[in-house]
Amino acid sequence: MVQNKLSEDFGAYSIWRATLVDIICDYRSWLNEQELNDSQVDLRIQHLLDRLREDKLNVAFVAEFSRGKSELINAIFFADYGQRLLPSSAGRTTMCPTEFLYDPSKQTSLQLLPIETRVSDATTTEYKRYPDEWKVIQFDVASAESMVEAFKEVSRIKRVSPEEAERYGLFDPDSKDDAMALNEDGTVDIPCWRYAIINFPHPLLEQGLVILDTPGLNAIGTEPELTLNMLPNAHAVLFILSADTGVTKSEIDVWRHYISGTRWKQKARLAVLNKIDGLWDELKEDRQIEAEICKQVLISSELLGLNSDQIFPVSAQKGLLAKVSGDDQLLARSRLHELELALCNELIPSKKEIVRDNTQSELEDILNNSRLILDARLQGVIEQLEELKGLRGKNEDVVNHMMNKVKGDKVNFERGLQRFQALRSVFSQQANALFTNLGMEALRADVSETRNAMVSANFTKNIRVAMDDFFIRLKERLVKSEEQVGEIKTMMDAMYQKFSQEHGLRHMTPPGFSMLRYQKSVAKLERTYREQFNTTYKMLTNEKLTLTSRFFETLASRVINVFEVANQDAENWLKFVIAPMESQVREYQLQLRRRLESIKRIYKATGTLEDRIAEMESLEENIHSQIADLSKMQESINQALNFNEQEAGAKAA
Ligand SMILES: Nc1nc2c(ncn2[C@@H]2O[C@H](COP(=O)(O)OP(=O)(O)OP(=O)(O)O)[C@@H](O)[C@H]2O)c(=O)[nH]1
Ligand SMILES: [Mg+2]
Repeated sequence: MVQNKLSEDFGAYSIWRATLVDIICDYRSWLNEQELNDSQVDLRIQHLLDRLREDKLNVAFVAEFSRGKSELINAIFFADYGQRLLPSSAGRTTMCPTEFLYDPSKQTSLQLLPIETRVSDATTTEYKRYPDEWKVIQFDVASAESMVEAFKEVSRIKRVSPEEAERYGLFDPDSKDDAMALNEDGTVDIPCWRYAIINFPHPLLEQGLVILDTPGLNAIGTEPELTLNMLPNAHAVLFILSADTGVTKSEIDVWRHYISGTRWKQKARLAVLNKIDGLWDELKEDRQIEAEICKQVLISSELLGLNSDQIFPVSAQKGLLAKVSGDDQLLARSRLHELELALCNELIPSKKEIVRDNTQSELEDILNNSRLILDARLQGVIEQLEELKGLRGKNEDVVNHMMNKVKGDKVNFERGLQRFQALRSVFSQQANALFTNLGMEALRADVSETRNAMVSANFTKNIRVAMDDFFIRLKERLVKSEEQVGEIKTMMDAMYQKFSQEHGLRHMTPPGFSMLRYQKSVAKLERTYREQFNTTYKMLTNEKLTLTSRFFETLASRVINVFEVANQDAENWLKFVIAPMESQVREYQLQLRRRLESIKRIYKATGTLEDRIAEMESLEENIHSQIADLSKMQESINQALNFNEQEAGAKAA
């Protein structure tokens, strides 16, 4: 069964991650044993492990209301509970975005963020940091009834005055549609909750799956976080249409703007044509029904700009019923399997690719660092051995001469060391200059300046100017940072060159660091801002001001995210650039001291020369076997990274 395929694929993916974690842990303990680890490397490894361990996979369901999102979630993921777990009914049902996940460190519960929080500027993501703001409802996972009862909460609504609804940005007195929504007593129905998180142990959720159910499309306009953050970051988005309504204009807009990602290619965006059971007709032959479904698929695919095989016709309702009642024939007719298969095939491989690429490049860096240290050690030992062998049969004078030579090297190197210290201080000045542009403090100042400008703006035009300025400044910051990075790199290049010429340290060219990634992210946000601004905020009414400022806050928090990543990367890069030199200098210092010591000893008692040579030879052998170990380690890491369950299965077969 396909349900099993999803859990199988997931299982294989989880095993893959776990194997990687094991291998990385082995590598780490090896580093510790060989005294090759230091706090920086260890931190990087820890970071990598944390990311691998808590890796999440997000699947979002988006559609106009009543297209069957919740029903489809019930059918694909929760049929094993033997009933309809999420409320699904005619009209608007799911009233707030609802996230399903499993975090074992938190209790099994339903957490609800009150709608009143919409008066503040904070986004729901920020609220996640404050558990006190959420109402918690407990339920019993052993009882489907208890879950069904608790989950009803996501469709809870309440009646408030239009003024109150307006304050939450949920009612616009100038809108005809909103006026129609008034109750007879002049009140408006609004959702009780702004966001819901359902945390419970379910086999797929336990493995890191996160499911996002959304309310009808109007939520897309009112929670900018959905469009700016959750949908672009989801690993798969299922967009649901309904065979009984056809594709509406607003559906085409949402698909184009928020989901298909015409500008930047998105993987795993699936369109679903639900409710095909409405076309089943006892008086028609199967062939005719099939033709009818094909026709609908074709029309929808043309409207959305897709190939017809990219639209999956299903019946969520019959699929759920078939699974619950064990009716295989009905299940086949619901065509749920085809959709589930497509989801499996798109979702996990594309996620695995991202994780693999990230892990691979990080690990390669760390492995190279180990190799560099080992090479330097080996080089040192070889030189010392030569020196010692040269002393065989020499008299006191020669030994004396040797000692003077090493002492000379040492003095020379100490001068180099001073230069290195001077370099360190210039380096930190330059790093500071970099963070004046790129740093969070400066960015936060920009954000608050823009916020103030927006608050005092009366016209759409002024808001636009404030936002445009904001983006101009962001882009400037990135350009200046790029220049600063260039300067640092030039300085370090020269330093590596000098040290390799004068002290025989290994010459390496520090890697570059480009701002392109962040520039692209900012450009993408700017595009989204322009599109949304042009469609939603053409006319600025007072009521829309709250919405605009919420929109800005979400945008700002996304920009802050981009910069946080840029800062983290910049810090890592700086470490990466200076660390090899630091460790080489340290290593070189150590070797000089050793050389001096061994010559001193020989000076005192020439008899120890052969012992010293033997000692050094075994040290050399040791380093050779460490290097061999490292290569093996690298090989098994690569193997684990590129392990592919299906290919392996196919080969075995
Ligand atoms: N005939 C038929 N009805 C369906 C199917 N899937 C869902 N429905 C019905 O459509 C209605 C809406 O389903 P929901 O699952 O609540 O839809 P939704 O997209 O979650 O809607 P909101 O939560 O309001 O955004 C319910 O009455 C379902 O029983 C289907 O495959 N066939
Ligand atoms: Mg729903």
